[in-house]
Amino acid sequence: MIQPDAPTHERVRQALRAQRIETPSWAYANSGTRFKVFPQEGVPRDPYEKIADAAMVHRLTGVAPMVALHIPWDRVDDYAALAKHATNLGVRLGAINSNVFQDQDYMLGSVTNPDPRVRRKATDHLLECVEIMDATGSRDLKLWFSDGTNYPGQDDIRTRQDRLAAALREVYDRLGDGQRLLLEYKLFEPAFYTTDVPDWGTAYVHCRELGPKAQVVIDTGHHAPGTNIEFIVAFLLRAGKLGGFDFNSRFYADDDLMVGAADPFQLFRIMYEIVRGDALRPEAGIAFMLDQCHNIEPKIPAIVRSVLNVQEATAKALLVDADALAAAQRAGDVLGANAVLMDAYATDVRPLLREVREEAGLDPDPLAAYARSGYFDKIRAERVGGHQAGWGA
Ligand code: RM4
Ligand code: MN
Repeated sequence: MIQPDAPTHERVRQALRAQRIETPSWAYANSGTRFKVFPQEGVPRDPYEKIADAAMVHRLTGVAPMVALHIPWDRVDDYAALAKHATNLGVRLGAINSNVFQDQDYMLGSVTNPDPRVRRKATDHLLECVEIMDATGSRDLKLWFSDGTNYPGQDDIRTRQDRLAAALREVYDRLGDGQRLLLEYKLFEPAFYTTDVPDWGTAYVHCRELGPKAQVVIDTGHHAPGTNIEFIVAFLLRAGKLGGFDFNSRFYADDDLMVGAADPFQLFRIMYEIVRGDALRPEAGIAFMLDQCHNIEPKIPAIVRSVLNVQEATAKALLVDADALAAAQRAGDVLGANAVLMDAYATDVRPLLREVREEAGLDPDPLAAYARSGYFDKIRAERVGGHQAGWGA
């Protein structure tokens, strides 16, 4: 347990005040497993209502001013008007997520499909997403491909990489100044034999070939059990190729549970590498996004809880005594070095975070503030009739 001196205390508070976490529009909507979607009361019926919920999360936490969109789930006629709606509520539109995994045409893949017509359709959707970014002022296009095969011999592994590279190139070349392409990887699912972007190495090589605007995004749920994610963070940061995170927790596969719920120690180790790489500052260009589904728990409090979990892991990471750690590492003091890290992890940072919130004029306990706010009663009463939003919408 660490008792920080005054300068450390101030440095940590400043870093926590500057931290930014982006919440996903789809986490406010209904979701479920492949067995059942459980609708909840008060769920948004359109992107405007999702953004209103995201704005509520920002009002409570003070560190979640951006909301990511998913197209076509968040398709509207006028994206500039949607962006205006967001700024009116005190938030901004963040990453645009493409969706080339829910159309009948994509059964055998999207940009890697053997049929050139389907590849064209998928690439056109990605280009449409860049157009939306132009209207919303979003910086990041986030790409996840469900592409892959189920059976050996089903399609040519190498040719599919060529098709993927061609589509990525076309989209990359369409990016404007200040726009980025974030490429996400996932081990398996829905494909079970090969996946076309299965790991960070594949994503990294494609991004390196594309150029400086292409970066890898790490979804914490997209690895084999036991994968050392903080190693990937350190490696990609060193290579200048980490673009951001999709944070969530997993016990088994891509569970999309609240970040920090399954393994808060892993989240601390990840955030330590971020602090070590001086990548916490918003200017470092790392997008700290959530990618979660709240199937059985109330959504807004679950997202608030997730933001708090990221903040707690970050505060602990900021408390690591870098000088003491470096000295122990230089001296080959294995136990000493480990103890420096564990001391920071064992520190109860909740009082510090309450202080940071109070200084920012926020309620020190955002979940209690939400419960008292009456917001849920309001949306439950207002959002009656119409179609609740959900994935697959
Ligand atoms: C995918 C991937 C994407 C997200 C969708 C909802 O598994 O993680 O980032 O857009 O799920
Ligand atoms: Mn993701």
